[in-house]
Amino acid sequence: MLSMNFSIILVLFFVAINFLNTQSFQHPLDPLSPKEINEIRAIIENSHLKTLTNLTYHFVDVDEPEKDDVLHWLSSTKSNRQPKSFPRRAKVVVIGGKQTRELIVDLSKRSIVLDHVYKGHGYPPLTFEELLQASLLTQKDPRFLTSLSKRNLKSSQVSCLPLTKGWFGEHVSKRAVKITCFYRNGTTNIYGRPINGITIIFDLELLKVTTYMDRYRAPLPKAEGTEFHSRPLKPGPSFPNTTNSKLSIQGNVVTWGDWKFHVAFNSRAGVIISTASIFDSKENKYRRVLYRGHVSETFVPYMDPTEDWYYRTFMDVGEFGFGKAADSLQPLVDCPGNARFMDGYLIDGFGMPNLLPRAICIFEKYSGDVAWRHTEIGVPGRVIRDGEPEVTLVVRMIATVGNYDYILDWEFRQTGSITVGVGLTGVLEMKATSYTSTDQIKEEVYGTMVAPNLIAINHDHFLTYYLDLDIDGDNNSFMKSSLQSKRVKRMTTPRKSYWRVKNKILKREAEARIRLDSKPTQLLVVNSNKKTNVGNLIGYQLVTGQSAYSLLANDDYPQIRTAYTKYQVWVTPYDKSERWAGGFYADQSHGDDGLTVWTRRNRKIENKDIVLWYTMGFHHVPSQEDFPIMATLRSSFELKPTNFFDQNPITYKS
Ligand SMILES: *[C@@H]1O[C@H](CO)[C@@H](O)[C@H](O)[C@H]1NC(C)=O
Ligand SMILES: *[C@@H]1O[C@H](CO)[C@@H](O)[C@H](O)[C@H]1NC(C)=O
Ligand SMILES: *[C@@H]1O[C@H](CO)[C@@H](O)[C@H](O)[C@H]1NC(C)=O
Ligand SMILES: *[C@@H]1O[C@H](CO)[C@@H](O)[C@H](O)[C@H]1NC(C)=O
Ligand SMILES: [Cu+2]
Repeated sequence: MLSMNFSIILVLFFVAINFLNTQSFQHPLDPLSPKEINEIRAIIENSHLKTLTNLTYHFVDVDEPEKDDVLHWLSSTKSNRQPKSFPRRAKVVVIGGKQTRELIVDLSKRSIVLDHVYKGHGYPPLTFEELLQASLLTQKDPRFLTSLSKRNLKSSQVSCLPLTKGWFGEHVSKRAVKITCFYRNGTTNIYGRPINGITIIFDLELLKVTTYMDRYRAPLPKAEGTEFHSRPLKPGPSFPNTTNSKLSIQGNVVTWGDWKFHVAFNSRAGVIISTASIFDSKENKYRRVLYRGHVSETFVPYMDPTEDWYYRTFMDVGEFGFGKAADSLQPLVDCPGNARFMDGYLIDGFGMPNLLPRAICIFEKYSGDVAWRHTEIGVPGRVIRDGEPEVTLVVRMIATVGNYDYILDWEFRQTGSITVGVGLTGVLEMKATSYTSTDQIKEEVYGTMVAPNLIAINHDHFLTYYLDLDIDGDNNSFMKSSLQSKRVKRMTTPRKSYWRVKNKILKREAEARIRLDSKPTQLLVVNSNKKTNVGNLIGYQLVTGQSAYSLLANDDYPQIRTAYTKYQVWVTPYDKSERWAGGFYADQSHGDDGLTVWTRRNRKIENKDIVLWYTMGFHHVPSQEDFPIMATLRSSFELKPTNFFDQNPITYKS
């Protein structure tokens, strides 16, 4: 009797353990947990790599699982069975013994299953620790201290910022950054007081300044009026608020109304939306829309070709990381009162997990807009007036990359649309000048005078999104619908013209590389094997917002590295290794990896699992309102169901 009880307890005990194991993550695409991050570090430190000196961690993430496996896992968990465990693997990039190594760490086998030394061009993302070292050690360099005393500046009032140096045709390069310094003199808006004329290169392998040139002295701009303070009456308390009545968050899986999707936080891309499906109450099932969506790369070239500025051609996502730059969100400023927050974990240069509280916020939003409405007076004896307010669900993250703040939104609508929004704010990059008025300037200054002695430099922001749409399944095609003016011929009515739609399914990568122009065109991802109840192709449309392409010359080095920015739209067949538009090793890259290179094969994209790449662009001509702090500049694009539903899905429920 006693022994039987004991064995029952044992069985229960094992069930509990198993349950805990499978429950330690809910979804194959969940970010690495702190426990997993610690395990990864322990596995590496106990491996053959332990002899390497000064091992630093530059990239640690879930190794992209096979899509089929993820989809199988999802469908098997739907049938109310206990979630099956999913093999967890991590992709890790370390530098040790002067070599960059790509590792695949298998967490269940507790071993390194792949170790490959990377010998190509470009370097992995920089770590926060090495950037801090570069800044602090430069400020102690005797040559720098001499430059400061020549300018009568106190070293205690100096801030130095390491910037990536780009690639300008060098055959031999080293991991290094360029350092630019500012004289705070008691102010907080450091970018408003740049110390011009000094070139400093800091070598990240030797950990010292290897090039130092004090070329000229320019006056420091005045410090008045550069501070930024929020006004005492914060907008927080009067935020329009909804009750999140349709929102449920379990682990990283979000359900809101008919939408269901997974939200992850990643050091490189920041927020990642995966396996987004929408429930179709007519078909009584979830239908797939977006397998994965995130920012893939950014390109921010400054338009000043002089010595102090020419190299400022940043690829923030690949060189550093939007996730690494993510800021803890401020309740009632960054997100409204009803927001729910999700924490994130960042992995530092030592491979340690660091908690980032409130990395992502999720909230229902009512901004006073109308989802649909109508008044009908055509029915005799009645006035029928009806409508619904537009309530949406926003997933938000904010990356503060040095001077700039990027607000990244994914906004889900009840109608099936997803609006992807970007807001730019923060402080401009500026240079000091002796001029105090635009009227005095007779030379090219490459920007706008925003305050006396301060010129904000012209620049672009290109954000390229990875959009793996799976419209009702894997087999999709990319369709271009052109609107064409037609002359009326052989008709008895007096009309002379009209427009018609010409649809074209694009067959290969080269055709699907599109530079948007003023010609009216609709771009759609369609399911080539499914039609609506009345026979239209099932699809989602990319509704492009304000968009821009790079104006740099094709043979300019920064443009060679980011050649994809010449076109806003690209389509590729899905390949899980192709995620970073500017190449994985973006720091000092030569442009030999990324979208432009992959698509040279001109692969077939018809009736295949395809990925859409869209670049949102801003040509930023600074204005005085951008100083001392920029009023948020916004842009967005929309993924809009187009003959995806048999009718407006909001009306299904009535
Ligand atoms: C490795 O780290 C040690 C201790 O931090 C340091 O003294 C040494 O210079 C480093 N070596 C290299 C090659 O960076
Ligand atoms: C620093 O601030 C002080 C006090 O406001 C001012 O007198 C001085 O000129 C400033 N120095 C520079 C270099 O701007
Ligand atoms: C907004 O909602 C949150 C959570 O439901 C609540 O704490 C807060 O007081 C609300 N704010 C307003 C202005 O209604
Ligand atoms: C998807 O396309 C492949 C060929 O590209 C074909 O073999 C497969 O049957 C298609 N699947 C569906 C569901 O149409
Ligand atoms: Cu800008």
